[in-house]
Amino acid sequence: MEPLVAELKQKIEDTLCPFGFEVYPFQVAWYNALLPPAFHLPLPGPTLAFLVLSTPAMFDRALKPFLQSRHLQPLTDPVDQCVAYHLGRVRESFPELQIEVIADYEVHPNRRPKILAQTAAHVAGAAYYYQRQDVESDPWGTQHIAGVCIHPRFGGWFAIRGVVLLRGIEVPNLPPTKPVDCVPTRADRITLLERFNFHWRDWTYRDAVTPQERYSEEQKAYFSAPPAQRLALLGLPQPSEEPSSPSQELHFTTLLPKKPQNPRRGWLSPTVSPPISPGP
Ligand code: B12
Repeated sequence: MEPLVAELKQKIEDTLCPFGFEVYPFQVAWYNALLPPAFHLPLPGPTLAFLVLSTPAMFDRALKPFLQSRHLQPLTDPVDQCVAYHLGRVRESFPELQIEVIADYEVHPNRRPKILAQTAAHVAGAAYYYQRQDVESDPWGTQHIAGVCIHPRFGGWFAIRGVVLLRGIEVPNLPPTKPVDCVPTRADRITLLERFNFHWRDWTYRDAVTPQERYSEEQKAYFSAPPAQRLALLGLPQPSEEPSSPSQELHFTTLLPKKPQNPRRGWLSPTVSPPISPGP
């Protein structure tokens, strides 16, 4: 890895890894090359970017301390607030650079996601993105089948949180890293995609590989609960409806506009409105 990339990666890791995140470098060009122009990141191809994902440890190391010590904003998912806070710390640690962050939940006014998190995870070598096109003669006819990323060490027990873009830092010689193909057979890919699409609430798709660590029972209960009951599960009060004080230390990044209440609803499947847990 180029010394500059290694140095920047180390600094971002020092900021995020103690809190249960992982980071993987990639070039914007690798991401844009796989997508139609509407999804392109509007930066020069050799621009350095980092994919950020959360591991099972994020719940104890970042979310719980965040919930206990911060004033939560009402109507915004606490996990999203926690991730925005930590991604904001990355920006603050590089005051000399033009760092932009796009979180997984951000959408354009037409509700198209600003970042296709799974494609980014694949090109960064973080987690293989299995799609129906990876299954020869697939059995699903006209059904819509969403793809899923599998991490070599955490299986499906992780979430993709966003990308950090380093405008002005160009790394044309960064060597691409292939993601580990940890579900190589057709039969296992079919099982994986069916579990993700039709049975995702039973968590089984996440065990597509034997993971090094899963979500704890407490974490699973938190994400399975309706949002209004989640804080109570951890013994915490609901956020106050009072306007937050200006000194509040919740830093959303410059590219992060106010989050709509349910950005996932309405994109691709306007009729689908399950009580999706944001980002477990
Ligand atoms: C909208 C959305 C939904 C919608 C629609 C899902 C869908 N994909 O159709 C709904 C509400 C149904 C949903 C449900 C769930 N979701 Co969801 N969802 C998203 C969201 C916000 C955007 C996905 C999207 O719209 N993609 C747009 C389509 C067009 O992209 P695409 O299918 O990948 O197509 C592109 C690629 O094929 C690419 N491409 C073309 N050729 C090639 C070749 C290669 C090699 C590659 C890499 C790419 C590539 O080009 C296409 C675009 O032109 C993402 C977060 C994000 N910002 O990405 C989470 C996300 C996909 N969801 C996630 C999860 C976990 C879920 C749920 C399990 C609920 C939950 N949160 O626990 C359920 C699963 C059930 C299901 N059926 O999907 C995770 C998946 C993690 C993983 N391991 O992959 C994500 C990444 C969120 C996260 N923070 O981690 N979701």
